[in-house]
Amino acid sequence: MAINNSHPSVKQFARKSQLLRIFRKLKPMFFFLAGLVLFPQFMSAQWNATIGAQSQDLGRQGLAFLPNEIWIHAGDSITWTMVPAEPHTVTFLTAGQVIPPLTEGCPGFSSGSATFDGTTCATSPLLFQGEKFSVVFPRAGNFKLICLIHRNMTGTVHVLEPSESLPHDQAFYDRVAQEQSKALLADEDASALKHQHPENGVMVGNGEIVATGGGSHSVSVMRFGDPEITVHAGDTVEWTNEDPITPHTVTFGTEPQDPVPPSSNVTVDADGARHGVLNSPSDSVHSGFIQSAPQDRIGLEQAPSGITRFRVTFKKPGIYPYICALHDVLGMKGKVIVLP
Ligand SMILES: [Cu+2]
Repeated sequence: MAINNSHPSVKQFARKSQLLRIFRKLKPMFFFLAGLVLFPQFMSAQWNATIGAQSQDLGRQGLAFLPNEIWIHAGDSITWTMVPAEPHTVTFLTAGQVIPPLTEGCPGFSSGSATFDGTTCATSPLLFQGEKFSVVFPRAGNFKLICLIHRNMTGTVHVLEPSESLPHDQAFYDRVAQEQSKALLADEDASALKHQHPENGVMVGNGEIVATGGGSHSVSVMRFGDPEITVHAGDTVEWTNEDPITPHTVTFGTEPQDPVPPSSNVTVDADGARHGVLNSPSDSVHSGFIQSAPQDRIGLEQAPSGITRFRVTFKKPGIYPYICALHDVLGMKGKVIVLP
């Protein structure tokens, strides 16, 4: 007898066996999902955080991991996304490790992503605006996060066992990041901005360190206080860096390959300030890094006083443009107009 496909019981049977086949195919997926509902600790989550904040004119930079404290489970990962034009690194060193110079990495660099369990250091290379870096944390522990180029830019990642409950969700961290970013950019240190500078004195940026439960971050104003100053031939202008962390330079003419040391035509005054002389607007002179001393710690040798001042004597009239070799891309530029 030929099978009559239009017979209702045959149709039902065909449909049933089709459903059975689909169920068999999906069975592993079904048990996996049921497992996740019953044992959520086996699901590794992916968290998001940001790096840095900046004003629209780029002049005010929040040097910060936002948020700078996150609680996650072992096996979870965090992806940091770069917001500002000022570069940063995402760096996890081992306990007590000496902070290496950026050129060496920690040593070496991971590109794109890394795994960190506290036993071997992990660092991104310099990250630029829009770039991302992810770190997987396979083991429980409390880990400090730093940036290799900005002092006091730290955070903490608390990695808990999967059986522990987490205090916050992603929405909480998004809110904290937004609030901290706003607070950093709104913060005005009125006294530093308004206090009297000596005649022919120019402030070379200022800033503040802000501490939180998870670490510290800072805001730096990457601007010359008076970007245009008028003096007379023979006068000396004095630049002072009033930022607690960020180094700056005062650079006339050709930018040197290495911005750290002063150019060879710079001398040191009796009070420790660096001093250059310019005879014409086409001459070059470079302050090198002028920067406050790092914060001292009991039990370690004291750091030498910072070299925060640079003076230039202008011999001839003319217009002398200058830049901060580190932050000219953020708009940190100035001009000295020398009248006869
Ligand atoms: Cu600068």
